Amino acid sequence: MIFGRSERGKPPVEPVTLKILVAGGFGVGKTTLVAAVSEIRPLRTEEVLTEAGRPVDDVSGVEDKRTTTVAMDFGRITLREDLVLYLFGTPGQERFWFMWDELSEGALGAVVLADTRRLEDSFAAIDYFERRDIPFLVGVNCFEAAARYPAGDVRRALDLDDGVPLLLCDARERESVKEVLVGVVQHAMKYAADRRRRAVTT
Ligand SMILES: Nc1nc2c(ncn2[C@@H]2O[C@H](COP(=O)(O)OP(=O)(O)OP(=O)(O)O)[C@@H](O)[C@H]2O)c(=O)[nH]1
Ligand SMILES: [Mg+2]
Repeated sequence: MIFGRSERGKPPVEPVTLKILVAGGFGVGKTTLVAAVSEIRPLRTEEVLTEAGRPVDDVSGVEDKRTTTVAMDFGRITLREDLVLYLFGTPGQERFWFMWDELSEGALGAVVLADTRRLEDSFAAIDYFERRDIPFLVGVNCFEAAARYPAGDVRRALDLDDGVPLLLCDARERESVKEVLVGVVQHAMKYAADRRRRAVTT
């Protein structure tokens, strides 16, 4: 391969790496989102949903769902040559929530995915990040079977603070997911800058 002068002379860029969590209720599309954008084969920890688990594992709306995350999803995406995100998908089922504290260690921010058919399933994730002062945005995963609501209505139903961004997305679409990830990085950067400013003035 022949390199032009500029490529040859360029020092290699050491990218900044950031950790982003992908959270939300059971079956909202967290594993799907990580797989849609990851440039490495995503690490998954899926276990088959069994008949015995039916009463606990409410698959209404995602009846085709056969597996669930029991520990975490992991993926990586290069947003820019100098910015790499490590994505950690959390397990959605309540019985695996003890994993969240470990997964959120050192996270810059989080995406809370929500399904408008089961918004209440994402309340716990929102509470979790609010309580720990971890910046997050809400991504409404638009399943075809779900009714579309104006963003304002979803915000009110989730009782979101004005500063929390809400985006509509499709967890299966790379470009859509990238927008969400750019959104969470921008929001988390702004949040950190505001926090520093508040610390200086108080
Ligand atoms: N139609 C549609 N189906 C989706 C979308 N996102 C995910 N799915 C499907 O919904 C189901 C749930 O997706 P997962 O990605 O496993 O959900 P999860 O949030 O990781 O689930 P848990 O780890 O069990 O909490 C799967 O059958 C996906 O194929 C979407 O945007 N549209
Ligand atoms: Mg999952």
